[in-house]
Amino acid sequence: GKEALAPGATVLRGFARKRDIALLAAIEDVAARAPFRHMVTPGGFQMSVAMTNCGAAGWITDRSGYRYQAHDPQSGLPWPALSPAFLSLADEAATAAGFANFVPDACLINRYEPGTKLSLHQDKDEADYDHPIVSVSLGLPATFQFGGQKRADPVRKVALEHGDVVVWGGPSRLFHHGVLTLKSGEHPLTGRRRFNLTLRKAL
Ligand code: MD5
Ligand code: FE
Repeated sequence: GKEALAPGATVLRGFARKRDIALLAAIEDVAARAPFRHMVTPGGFQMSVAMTNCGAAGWITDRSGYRYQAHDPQSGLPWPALSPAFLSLADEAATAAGFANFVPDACLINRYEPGTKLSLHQDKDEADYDHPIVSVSLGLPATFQFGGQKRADPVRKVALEHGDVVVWGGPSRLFHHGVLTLKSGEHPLTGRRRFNLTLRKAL
């Protein structure tokens, strides 16, 4: 099923489901070389969501700010290469949503556990907002929140489940969004965790 969420935003229900095992194995490969960690915001708060990256550029935050960086600050090594499984999924999902030839160079991997959340924010650290963002949900379900261009715009909620893919392009590319506190639960493939892949063209 394909649903329009907002102008430029499309949910592809279950789009990644048949590749779930391969995607989770690729996440494990990345985490073996670039472990999940709780980064610190410029304001000095540790994020509840654990993160790692693969691709030419990885998203990081520390006391100096938010940015993309070619090296993992924890090891000094380049981030692991973007998995071909992530690249083909991103291109197929973007194409299905009407964005041809999407070639991401950054994949942020978010790991949520019950009690963790991602506060309302915009994704503004990329060079060119004309490229869409593809997000892939795996494991425990979450309630996703998205508003509008302005922080004060009304917010809508959408349930995202294992295998759901959302393509955020056009006007929705810059909408405020967040993830509500994850409820406890157990997923047969991920246990007490939700993973989200955020595929972006950052550079
Ligand atoms: C997540 N991650 O579920 C989300 C998926 C992040 C983040 O928000 O920054 O790591 S990406 C959701 C997204 C991206 C761009 C625009 C919009 C949503 N939107 O217009 O709502 O871990
Ligand atoms: Fe975001």
